[in-house]
Amino acid sequence: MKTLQDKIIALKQKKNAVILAHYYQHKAIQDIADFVGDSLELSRKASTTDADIIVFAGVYFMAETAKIVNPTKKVLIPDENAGCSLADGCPPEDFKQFLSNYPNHTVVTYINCSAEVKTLTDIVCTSSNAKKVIASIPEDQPIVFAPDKNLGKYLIAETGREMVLWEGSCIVHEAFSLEKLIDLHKKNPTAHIIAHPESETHILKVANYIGSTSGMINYVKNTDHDLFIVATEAGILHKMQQDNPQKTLIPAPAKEDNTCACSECAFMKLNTLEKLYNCLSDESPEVKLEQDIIEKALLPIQRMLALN
Ligand code: CIZ
Ligand code: SF4
Repeated sequence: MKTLQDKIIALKQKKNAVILAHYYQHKAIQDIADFVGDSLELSRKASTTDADIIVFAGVYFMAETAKIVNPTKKVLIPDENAGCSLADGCPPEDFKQFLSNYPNHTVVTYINCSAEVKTLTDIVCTSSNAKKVIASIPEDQPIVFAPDKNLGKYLIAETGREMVLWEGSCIVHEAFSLEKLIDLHKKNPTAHIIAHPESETHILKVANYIGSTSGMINYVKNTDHDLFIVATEAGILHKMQQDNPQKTLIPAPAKEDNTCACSECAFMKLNTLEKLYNCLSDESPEVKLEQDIIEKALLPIQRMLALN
């Protein structure tokens, strides 16, 4: 009998589709994907693919980004309710109003925002290139940074640039408990703590390494060390463990014990293999954007991609 995996692969070939998956997806989805990456890598892949259909196994703003960078493709998402607390916490109308208080500022937005918010942006960034993006803006030019205040505070400290911040945050990266993390480190005193800059300042202060999703993956691979406590979404451990079967990786503990006593993004986990099969079979849900939104949102993404 054909498994769901077999059926997805057959359908994918028949329809000339490509499956792009984020590191925070369920393992079964990562294993069947043509490419697994972080948001920057996935937007690059989406912009260059020659497939007719992109199945984007990630959250909605990421699938929208794929549509913006390659608008002639049909972009499907297994579950269209896969939101993001950062993107959803920055409604375009409110953001427009907020920006009216800061005329003449350069607007930098983290890629975790809606297509409409991207249309109000001068340059997009991801956590892997945020410092480079900020360095590209003249020293005397004031900056608004949105929507992640934690990443914003980290960037202010790192770059020494004052920035006006929008008060958004990621519910997953804000879920880590400093107390439990310190306890865990006492039990594993040789562990390197590594953290994503969406985490709160007090977590970043105790980290040995702070970096983007791909930055953390590379750090674990390239560091001559074998024990790590990982403060980011727990799905990333799948790839890290595959790359480093001999190393020990412990997910950083969350404040509230949830299903895995660590931090999982419930939005990302809405996508399942079954929904992936159905969306490819029905060619729905499809990400659709108006042409003028695509054109306006593309500019700040292109500015970012041109810098790398
Ligand atoms: O959505 C996120 O939390 C991240 C870190 C995405 C990415 O891949 O940069
Ligand atoms: Fe959004 Fe946080 Fe989930 Fe990333 S982990 S998609 S920032 S809610």
